[in-house]
Amino acid sequence: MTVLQVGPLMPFLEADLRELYAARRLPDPPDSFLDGPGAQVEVVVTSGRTGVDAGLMRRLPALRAIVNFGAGYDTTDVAEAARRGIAVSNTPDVLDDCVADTALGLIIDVMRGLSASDRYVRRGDWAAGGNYPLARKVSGARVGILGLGRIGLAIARRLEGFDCVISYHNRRRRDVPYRYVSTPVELAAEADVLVVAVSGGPQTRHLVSAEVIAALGADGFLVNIARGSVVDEPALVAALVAGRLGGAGLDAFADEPHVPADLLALDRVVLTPHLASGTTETRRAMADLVLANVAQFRKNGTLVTPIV
Ligand code: 8YV
Repeated sequence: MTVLQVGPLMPFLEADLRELYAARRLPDPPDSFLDGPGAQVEVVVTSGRTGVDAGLMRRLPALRAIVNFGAGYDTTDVAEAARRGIAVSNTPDVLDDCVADTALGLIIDVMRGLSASDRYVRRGDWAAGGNYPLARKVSGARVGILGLGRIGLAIARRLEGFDCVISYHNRRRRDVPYRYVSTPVELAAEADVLVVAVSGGPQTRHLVSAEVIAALGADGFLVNIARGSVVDEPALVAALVAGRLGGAGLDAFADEPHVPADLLALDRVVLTPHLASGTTETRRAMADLVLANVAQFRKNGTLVTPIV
């Protein structure tokens, strides 16, 4: 079975794919490969960073499966894949803990000012200027979770330990002990912190609109561990710069790895480089699930974790 790697992957996954399947990486420029050995490619392994668009699918006529490293697959044209009968898998479940841990870390950091106060100490401002300004209390805070899928639920479970008042908005109501709120604006209006945990893609583009950001207000915080596309980033930046939003903890951006320059100078913003699933344990588990999908596809033409 011919396996092609599209875009960068974890070095240990690249090595395993090479060893097990003699997988090659799509070269840049790709044309001589696509016009030659590309015709044999049956399985592509890619990640949420690169994905497979309709143009690439057209040029891989034997392609039957796209195996995605990552829970999110918004960079792959899944509608086109379905039309062509190409199966797609992702890596759900195994990263929920780490992504939820990161969400909690960002909530605590942005509300309590941990990263900003670390800079305060390093600059020598503590000795020179006295105590750090007061922050906001996390325990007992009202948290709105936008998207109560597996990751949203893992975040909620952790917040229970902080006695937070949890509400959520989701495509469908769930049988959970948290309050369902029917629109993102209402959710934001009654939350101290809004946590974005929906999938990316056209359906959720700019779900966190200027109106939602305004509803959070100058005392509210936004945490995004999902996709940059979900947030109207120019509106977010404008609100943060003008002090119309209390703060933000951001692990996802509209044009990664580029971060809006206006955010760099703001102490009430915590910026992390899309690291939510980035631990040795979780990235290994994601890689193992990718390998299990490829192995099962070779055996019987089905995937372990097909997208629904
Ligand atoms: C990335 C993620 O996939 O799972 C996701 O959806 O965003 C991350 O785990 C990972 O960084 C590889 O692109």
